[in-house]
Amino acid sequence: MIVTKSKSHYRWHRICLIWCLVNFALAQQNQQPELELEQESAAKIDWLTFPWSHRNKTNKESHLSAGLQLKDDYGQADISSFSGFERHPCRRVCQQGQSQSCYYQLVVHNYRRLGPECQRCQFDERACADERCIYGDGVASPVMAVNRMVPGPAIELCENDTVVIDVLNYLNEPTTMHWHGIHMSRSPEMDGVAHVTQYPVEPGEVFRYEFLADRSGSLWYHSHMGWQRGFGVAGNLIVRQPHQANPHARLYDYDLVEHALMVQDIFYDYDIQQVRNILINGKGRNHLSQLPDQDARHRYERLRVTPGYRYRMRVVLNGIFNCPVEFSIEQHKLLIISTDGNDIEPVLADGFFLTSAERFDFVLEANQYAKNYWVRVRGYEQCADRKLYQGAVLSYRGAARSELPQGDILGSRQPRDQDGPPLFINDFRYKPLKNSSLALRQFSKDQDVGTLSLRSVEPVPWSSYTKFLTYYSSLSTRQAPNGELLFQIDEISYISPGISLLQGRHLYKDDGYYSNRSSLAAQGRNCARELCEGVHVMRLPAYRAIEMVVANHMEPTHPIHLHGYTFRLVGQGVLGNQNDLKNIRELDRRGRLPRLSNDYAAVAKDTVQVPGLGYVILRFISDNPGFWSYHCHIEAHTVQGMFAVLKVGGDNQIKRIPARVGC
Ligand SMILES: [Cu+2]
Repeated sequence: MIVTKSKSHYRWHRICLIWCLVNFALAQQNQQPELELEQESAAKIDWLTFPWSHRNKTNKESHLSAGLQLKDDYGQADISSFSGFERHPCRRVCQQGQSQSCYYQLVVHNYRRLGPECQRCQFDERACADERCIYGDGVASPVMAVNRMVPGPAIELCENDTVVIDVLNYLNEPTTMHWHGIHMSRSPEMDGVAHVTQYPVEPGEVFRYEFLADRSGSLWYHSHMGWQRGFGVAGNLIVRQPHQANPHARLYDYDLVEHALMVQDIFYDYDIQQVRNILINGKGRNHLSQLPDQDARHRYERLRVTPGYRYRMRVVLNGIFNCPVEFSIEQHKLLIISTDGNDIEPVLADGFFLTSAERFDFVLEANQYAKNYWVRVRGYEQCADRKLYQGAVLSYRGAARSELPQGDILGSRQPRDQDGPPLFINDFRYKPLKNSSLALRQFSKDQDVGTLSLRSVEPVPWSSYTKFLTYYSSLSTRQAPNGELLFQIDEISYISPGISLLQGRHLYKDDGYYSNRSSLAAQGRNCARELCEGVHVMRLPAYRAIEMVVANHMEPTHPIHLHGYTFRLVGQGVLGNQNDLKNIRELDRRGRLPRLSNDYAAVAKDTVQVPGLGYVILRFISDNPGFWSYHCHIEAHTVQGMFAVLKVGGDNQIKRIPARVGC
């Protein structure tokens, strides 16, 4: 199963790369005028003019049969045309029964913020797009871009579209791409985690991701290798529904890709020890400059709206450090309608918190005086230590297009109608109640703004009689003998295996290869006292009702992400001291960790905050056999071991993945 790279292997890749580039070049020649999403019917699009999208294409053979004339005399010049997907035919009004096949190319490459492309852009903001300049916050620094963009181009799909995405690795290191939120229920080998579901894509090679857009919502894609996500390899992945299937369709008038915001905390150069700024869609004020927020030399993202209309907006935090953020818009309430791509009963709030990888969608009603307002992002934890915050501009039609709002970005937090204390959703700052070591957050809407209080529009997919298999898991740190601080799940720091777990699973016996609580205990190891490292794989039965109690032995909040599933959050609270956490199984046995009742439509998420010195309780049906990563989404913690894999199902239940030939 382990592929050795012969000459023919490289030849195959060269042929594939040539084919991919020809395909893209032809597609560029056939670009069509930009679609008016609200007005243009998808049926009007002439599909034959788009060689990169074919209604019936689901495999390479049908893709190749699209009448392309291959040639072998093009070169680097074609790469210069890689760009966004504003004119992509799959960007359309979603219609019932009209799913399509959609082809994209993502070129991942080294690039530079404020690089040599930025000669005119430095002095004239309008020139930036033409020059393919990444201006960022105006501080020169190496980045890793996708199609010369940071963040990478947004991909817009409709639910049930078949997606083919060629990822071309032009970095000088291996890469993979993860499609965060897609369940990959038919294609576990497309989840994009190196040495778990695939082998890394080597420099100069192409990997073809093919999957079904098996759910709707605000999703995103990002590299799942090393620090590449922190260098910029990430973008929005928006999957929409037909109007009839969308429970919130009546709440807004527009759902525009330019209102999808990716917030990211960044470092400068290769100094991954220090968070240096927060950017919104790759732009923002320069904190080093000491210039006031309103100085015209800062470059802010602008969200344009027309008075009287309601806009769906989407926000994701591509978080690298322990840097939760608070999001709000000056003088506006936000009607929050979705989290992690899962619709919730709308909550009118003043803002929300995000930890890494979480998403919130909200409806903004443009009902204020037509001028410019600050979109405000305030950093906490490590970002607060550096007083980091960022702004974007909500710009009403009729307001001066190039002017900035009055006042500082963070100004007053007071809501415009002064009708009580501001309400912020998903607050990570859990505190135990006084006089109780077992203080738990209440989830009545009046008092609580935590995640648990949110309510899904869908009832839970199990009955009140369901018996759950409960697993206990812990998050902690340990000092390595060399002084390095390692992060752990179940007191084990993850070490990447020498094979890919999904592809190579028949090569070894699980018990000998996997490290987990029981296998290490069987070896006589005491991970509470000694450092345990290994290929941490927990085995779960397939097609069972699973419950995971995740206890956080640390003070910072950890955003835990589970691949392959959307789970329901049925419990969340703070215990407040280590001893309780050590005995969490016993506390649970004594009924001290309450769950929401089964008639409560618990919020569905794929990433959730585990409060500092607290816990969460997640539930899901394990109906997706495969190897699914389970990890903290703070990059520094993931890289240093807070990562594990759930092997769901037996080998005979997990899809067989034959070795692939070519790209
Ligand atoms: Cu963490």
